[in-house]
Amino acid sequence: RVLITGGLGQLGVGLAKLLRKQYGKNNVILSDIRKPPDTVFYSGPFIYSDILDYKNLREIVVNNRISWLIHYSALLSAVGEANVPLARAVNITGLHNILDIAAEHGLRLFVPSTIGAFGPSSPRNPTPDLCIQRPRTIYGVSKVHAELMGEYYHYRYGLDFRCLRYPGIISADSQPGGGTTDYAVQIFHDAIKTGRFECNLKPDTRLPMMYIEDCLRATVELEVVYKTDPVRQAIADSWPMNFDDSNASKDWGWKHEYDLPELVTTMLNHLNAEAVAVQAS
Ligand code: VAH
Repeated sequence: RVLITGGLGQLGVGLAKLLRKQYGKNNVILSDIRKPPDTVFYSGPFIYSDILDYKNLREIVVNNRISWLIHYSALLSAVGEANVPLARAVNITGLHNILDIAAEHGLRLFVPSTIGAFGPSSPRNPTPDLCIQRPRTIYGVSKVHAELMGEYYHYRYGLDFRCLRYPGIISADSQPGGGTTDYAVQIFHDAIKTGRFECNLKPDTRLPMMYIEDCLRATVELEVVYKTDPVRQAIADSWPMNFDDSNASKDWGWKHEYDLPELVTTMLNHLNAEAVAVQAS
C-alpha cells in the first residue's frame, strides 16, 4: 500500500487519484495534519500523520502495511523563509524520520526535490543535473539535503530512494502551497475572475514550469524496477563504462549524432508511431 504524506497539498490528491486507478482505492492512503475536505475524505482512505511524530508514522506504516511512501510534506520556498525554524523541523527532521522508517521497514521512498535546490551560483540556462548547488532558501537547502541523504541511505542501507526535481507546477483544481512559483497558477484564476493580475515577480523573470498531469505521470513512471540478472551483471561489470572514440574521430571524422536526449526522443517517437500504426490496422 502507498502512503502520501502532505497529501492535501497541490499534488497529493491528484497523485492519489492516479495511483488509486492503478492500485485500487483502498491501497493508496492520503495523510496530512489538516482536516480533509469532504471531496477528499470520501474519495479514499485518509489518515492523520505528523511527520514530526516518529512513533505515529511508524504505527501508520506497520498497521497499514505500507510498502511505498511518497513524501510531499514540506514548507515550500516562500512560506519556509517566513518561518525558518518550522521549515527546518518539517523539511529536515521530518525527512530524517521518514528515511529511518523507510530504511527500517524496507519501503520504496519517493521524495521530490525542486528547482529550488539550486542557487545563484548554479548555471541557470540551462541548469544541468550535476552542478554546484548553493540554494539561498531553507527550502532549497533542505531539498539538497534530501537528495544527498536519500542517496546515502541507498548506498548505506540499500534504501529504494527515488527523487525528481519538480519545476513550478501549474494546476487548475488544486492550489499551490506558498511557493515562489504560485503566481503561475494565480494568474489563470485572476484572468478568469477579474481579467487583471498583479504579479509579484518582474516581467522578465523566467522559471521552469510544468502542468500537473505531466508531473504526476512522471512521478508514477519513475517505476523502473531493477531485477538484476547475476550473469549479465557480472559481464556488465567487466566491460568498459565509457568508450574513448577519439581515434575514430581522427581516422575518419567520426561524430555521434544521437546524444541521450535525442536518442530518447527518437526512440519514443518511433515506438509511439508504431503503437498508433498497430492500433489503426
Ligand atoms: C516553490 N512550487 O515555488 C515550489 C516549487 C519549483 C518550486 O518547489 O517553492
